[in-house]
Amino acid sequence: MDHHLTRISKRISFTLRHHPDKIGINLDQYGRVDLNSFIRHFNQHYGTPISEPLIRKIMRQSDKQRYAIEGGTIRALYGHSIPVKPLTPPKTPPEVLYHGTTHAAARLIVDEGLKKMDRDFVHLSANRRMAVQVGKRRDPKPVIFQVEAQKAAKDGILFYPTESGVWLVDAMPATYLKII
Ligand code: HQG
Repeated sequence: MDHHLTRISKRISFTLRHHPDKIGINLDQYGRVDLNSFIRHFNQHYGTPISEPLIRKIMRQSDKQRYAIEGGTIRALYGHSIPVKPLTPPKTPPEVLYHGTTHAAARLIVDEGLKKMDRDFVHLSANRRMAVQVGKRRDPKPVIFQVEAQKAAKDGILFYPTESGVWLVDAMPATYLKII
């Protein structure tokens, strides 16, 4: 995806995950906002105008699905810091999931488990390749944790799927984690 579209995509994510107030919109409890209203406010705030076809082009060209357009609304699929409820109910996860992180964080995670830090949920990856990509944002040689997801689910931890290969959980105790 070219630099221009990447910049717009980051602004859309920033708005829908963290700061809808910055462009003067409110999200509903699931993080949704009317698509036309979103586009209107976004364009009033930022110089570069966007449109529904442009958003759909970004969605087609992205390495990851970051937002969804449904029934005339748009929402971020994951990554929120403002409180939102998952739109999809919890589901039994695959046998294992993954989490990529820095060496510094990993030293704490082996004792404390995964915490949501500044976001609403802990983010887990469906496969190792995705976890490596996530971890590489902050560490050139990230540490990869394998998560015993089904065991955790049997013990009562709720796993929320997204359409992005990202699974959301409230927290993940260290007992279900191992470095691979
Ligand atoms: C770490 C991006 C210390 C955790 C990505 C991570 C993802 C702890 C950092 C999505 C900890 C939080 C989310 C503990 C967890 N002590 N550090 N107990 N527990 N951490 O950005 O999972 O490209 O909030 O390991 O690709 O890195 O923007 O979470 O390093 O899918 O669409 O605290 O955001 O997606 O960092 O990334 P983040 P994340 P986009």
